[in-house]
Amino acid sequence: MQGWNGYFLKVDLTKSSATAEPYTEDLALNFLGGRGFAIKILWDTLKPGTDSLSPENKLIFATGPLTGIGLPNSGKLVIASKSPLTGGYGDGNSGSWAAVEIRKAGYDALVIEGKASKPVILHVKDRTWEFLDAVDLWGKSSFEVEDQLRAKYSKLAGIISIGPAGENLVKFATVVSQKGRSGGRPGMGAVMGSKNLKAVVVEGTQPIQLAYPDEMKRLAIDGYKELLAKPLFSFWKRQGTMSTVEWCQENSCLPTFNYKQGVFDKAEGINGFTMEKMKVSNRGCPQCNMTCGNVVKDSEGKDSELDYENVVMLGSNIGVGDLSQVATLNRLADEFSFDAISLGNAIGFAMEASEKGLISENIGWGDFEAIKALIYDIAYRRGLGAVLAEGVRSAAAAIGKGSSDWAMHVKGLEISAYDCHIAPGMALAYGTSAIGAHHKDAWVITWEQKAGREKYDEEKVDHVIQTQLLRGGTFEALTVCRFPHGSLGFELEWYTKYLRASTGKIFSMEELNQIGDRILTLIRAFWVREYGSKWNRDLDVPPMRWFKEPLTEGPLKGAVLDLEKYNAMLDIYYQKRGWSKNGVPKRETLEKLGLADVASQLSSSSV
Ligand code: PTT
Ligand code: SF4
Repeated sequence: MQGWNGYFLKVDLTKSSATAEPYTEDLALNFLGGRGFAIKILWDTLKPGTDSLSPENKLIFATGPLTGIGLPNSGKLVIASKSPLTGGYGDGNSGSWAAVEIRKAGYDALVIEGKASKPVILHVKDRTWEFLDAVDLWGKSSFEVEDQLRAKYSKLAGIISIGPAGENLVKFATVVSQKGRSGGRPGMGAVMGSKNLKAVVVEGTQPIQLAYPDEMKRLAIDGYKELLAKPLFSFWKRQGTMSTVEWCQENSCLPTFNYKQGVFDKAEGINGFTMEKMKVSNRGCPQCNMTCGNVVKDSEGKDSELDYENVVMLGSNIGVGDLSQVATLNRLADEFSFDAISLGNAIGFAMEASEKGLISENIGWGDFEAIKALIYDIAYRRGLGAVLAEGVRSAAAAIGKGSSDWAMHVKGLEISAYDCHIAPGMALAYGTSAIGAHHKDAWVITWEQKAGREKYDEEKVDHVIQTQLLRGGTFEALTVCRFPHGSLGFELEWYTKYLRASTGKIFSMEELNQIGDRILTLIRAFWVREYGSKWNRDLDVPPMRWFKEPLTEGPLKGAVLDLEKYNAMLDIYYQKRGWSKNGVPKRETLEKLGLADVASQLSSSSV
């Protein structure tokens, strides 16, 4: 095989052993890589009903045929597992030198199972591996771990670690790389912690075998040049994703006060222009010339890397309007290895519960000191922190009194930073996302603004599906960053050319779409298999707040989603995906996608 290394490194932490195992070309051609490899491995090898935090669960670091090759934005890594937060498929996409080094070490994925008897570091160097004692690192932040390991290993070593949130099995703990790339929102850091795995260090020295290396070199250089010439390039370098704060405020979809409102009176204090005044540098993933991580000095004079999502969830959603304070909360999230989205969502939930008198703790909107204290309590699972550490779905179940209406999640994953009181397309994207409420698979809200926010129609369903297949399927499988295409308009033809130069094979966009469909359908089957008799279509419906409580502020005051119309869109969505009225892939759909074996494993009662 060219383009793929053809090997996974399978690691058993219980036995302190590892094996380089070849996989078939068939797997590569049908699932491509990244998310495709991850779901296929989980489907085939994870016993249904496995406890996400048990040694039997698998933690997968997966790359694709375009990862690490030196073409634009190719330093990306899919981190996947059965999620402890949702109980379904979970993954995240993080920029890391580990993505590049895994490939150079001769693998396409690391598949880690078992549990070490005490904290360890897994160090992989080409075809050698060792398990190093990490007892002294246990309890340390992801930044301290990165510093210590960076000093020990080569400058470009791939280092992934967890902080105390991962160690203490906070259900929305992530894994962190390069002090600011944080991935695996649905608790991939907790899975790593459950295995007593504090860090993974990967070093590779082998060239990746490509079908047409000279052509790839030329295409890569041309690609970087093309990106530089894109009209939006310089503004992107200035603000990255932060320009979205202003856009969302203008369009009434900026999550504010636990998604009660879509506008924030202090939005200017946390927007991209304010950030520009504080910015000290750009940071980013490997092999990228459009680095979008905005580094600012926080309220304590320390570096913090800001993106749209973390700023909003730790800003307007919890009433903080001072960006240097938001930056401090964000740095804490990175150090502890929390997902900043779920963290902000959980804090917003606690603030609302406090406001309504449902909990004894007093934590007011925007109370910076109280928020900081709560973050420590969540990381160390103390008091209210222990309840929130389980995620808002579980916190609402514990608190009761109607709080599930405003526990802002889908399938247990906290909603990311778009208010959908009047965005049925975006609401559908959240409802049907592969991992729970995340925008990564279908960020359709800017398109929806142009198409007509209030409409519930087939065009929206089509757009959600097309976006999911491209972003959630193709980009997650290739595995490269989707921002060049999504944010600067880097044409899709580049990727088919890169694939040919890498693998020697010609993939049309239609074929890539079909692979995307196969991956997303298998992910859906995984959810249904794991949920068993608890599976039902209501799991694809966003929280009731958006349907029952109209906005009371801003230009779209009075806006609210219509449940009947949302369900009608969901019906069309299922029908177009070839899924039953209960959201389960039909046998003929599975067969068409080459997944006939999957059909027999799905419980017929769920269909
Ligand atoms: C992603 C999610 C996002 S999505 C953001 S900001 W975004 C938040 N960032 C966090 C952070 O930072 N620290 C922290 N402790 N928690 C955070 N949680 C949030 O995590 C990220 C970029 C971004 S920035 C986005 S949209 C794009 N996402 C991609 C994707 O999903 N796939 C893909 N092929 N390319 C992508 N490119 C972009 O990557 P998760 P990163 Mg993150 C400080 O990982 O789990 O997917 O959650 O990975 O390396 O930081 O890159 O406005
Ligand atoms: Fe990473 Fe941003 Fe570059 Fe994408 S554009 S590869 S997220 S730094």
